[in-house]
Amino acid sequence: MNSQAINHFLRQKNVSPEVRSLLYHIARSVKYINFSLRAGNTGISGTQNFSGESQLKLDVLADQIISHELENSDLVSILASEEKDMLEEFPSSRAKFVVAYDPLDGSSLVDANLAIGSIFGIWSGEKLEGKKGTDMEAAAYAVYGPRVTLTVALRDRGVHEFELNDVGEFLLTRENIRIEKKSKYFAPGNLRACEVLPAYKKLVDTWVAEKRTLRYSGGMVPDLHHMLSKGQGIFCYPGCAKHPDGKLRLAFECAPFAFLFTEAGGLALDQKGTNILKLPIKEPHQRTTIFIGSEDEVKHAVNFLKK
Ligand code: AHM
Ligand code: MG
Repeated sequence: MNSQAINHFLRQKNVSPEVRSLLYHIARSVKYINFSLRAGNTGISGTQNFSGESQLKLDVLADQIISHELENSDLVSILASEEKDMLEEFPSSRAKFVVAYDPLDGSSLVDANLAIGSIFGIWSGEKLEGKKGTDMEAAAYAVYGPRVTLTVALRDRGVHEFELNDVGEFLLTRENIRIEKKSKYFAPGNLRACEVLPAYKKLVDTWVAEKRTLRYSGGMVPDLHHMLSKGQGIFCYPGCAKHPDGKLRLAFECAPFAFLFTEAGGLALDQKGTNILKLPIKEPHQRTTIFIGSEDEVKHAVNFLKK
């Protein structure tokens, strides 16, 4: 196995020094968040985030770690966090990038000791509003599981996975990850939507009847990482009565993953069939439905729900 360190690998891929530096600071945040998780600080903070969800101490801490690291990079003009209602602005930064991040996705799984993650999207510019996934320079996510991995998608330079070793380095474990057009795995999020969307129930029933394999943990990051690891899969999060646009956020979750999967040869559509990469961000906490993964499965699922 090639065991190149992340910085060396990115230099060889001719990634710009600014994007390299941002990814270096992201990798450092992931290390610190991992240390905090292992310290077992899993209690409730007593505060709520913008969406009214109660925050864990770890949600708050992970947000602070990332915000602090990215401010110190001196490369970010706007930071948008799923845990904050307001954008953070750094007008004096020497280069202008916008980073949107979900510091600890799936934090309701922390007490059950299931895998969770952090998600990052990187754009050049000084405004988040109007940006689309298609304009991204890079996207990344970390999985905090039995092992800690950081997967990075670089515009036109592929998707690559790195693993944290015992001395705190991220070493290359998978280069040029690809996702096939067809899949035997399915991850059907928000089954509550079956109530208003009987076609969703029929779709899931079809997958069961076809003896496909269910892989769903309730954490978007490990669920999507499973698909990239196996090179196939489909994850769905349609709208329901409570959340007609689904629950997942465009800027913090869906656009970064749409960029990652598209770079790997996959596809991400919303329930209407619009490519997630083409949806403009109108406000940071905007939600979108999502069908993401193997291209043929994603197209089939969205067309099936239109019937
Ligand atoms: P969070 O950002 O508040 O942690 O919520 C996102 C998570 C995803 O990881 C997961 O796919 C989804 O919520 C599951 O939601 P639910 O079980 O409420 O349908
Ligand atoms: Mg989240």
